Amino acid sequence: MRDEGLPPGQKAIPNFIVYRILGQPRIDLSAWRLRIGGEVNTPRTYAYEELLGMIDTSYVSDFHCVTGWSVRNVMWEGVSLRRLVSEVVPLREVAWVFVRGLDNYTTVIPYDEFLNERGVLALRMNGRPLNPEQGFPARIYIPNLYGWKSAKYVTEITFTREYRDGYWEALGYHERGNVWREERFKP
Ligand SMILES: Nc1nc2c(c(=O)[nH]1)N[C@H]1C(S)=C(S)[C@@H](COP(=O)(O)O)O[C@H]1N2
Ligand SMILES: [Mo]
Repeated sequence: MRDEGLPPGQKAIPNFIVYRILGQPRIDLSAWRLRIGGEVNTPRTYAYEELLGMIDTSYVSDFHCVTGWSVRNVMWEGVSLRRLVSEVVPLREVAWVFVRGLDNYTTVIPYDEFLNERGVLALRMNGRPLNPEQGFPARIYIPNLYGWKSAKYVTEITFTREYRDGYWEALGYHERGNVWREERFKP
């Protein structure tokens, strides 16, 4: 049987399987900052409280791990990635976005996917602040990309011309990671 409406090769399960390949970082909220920079006009640094005041996005969408499980109908709330982009103004040559978590987990996102109108710096999931296991204080979520691009505990977003691998990309996972095109592994 096919799972109606899911990307090819995915099966729905009721709950997230939590992955913390580099462990659970200890978050000191008063010291935590999100730094957005790289090849941009105006690098910016945000504290958690500022981001809370910028929440502009709320919708329900499915989450897809490249290992084949999906969780349907997750509510995401946060700051739209387009808004963050408009504040820093990346240079016109930018093609990739490199993301790092406080745990030093990294991933790379195609700039065109980052600009998806539903891309969000998620601060809340299913009506509550992110829990510590699932990325508090902030994680990336882009509906068309596999879950490994959904970096948790995000602390750095860097716009670049040049591609470089993040954690899973270095192990053979795809540069782009679009779920509808089944971009699971590097060609
Ligand atoms: N910091 C960090 N972010 C991460 C991961 C991780 O190990 N560390 N795993 C990724 C993978 S492979 C998936 S499928 C999702 C899983 O999200 P969850 O832990 O909320 O279920 O987180 C992604 N973001
Ligand atoms: Mo995953």
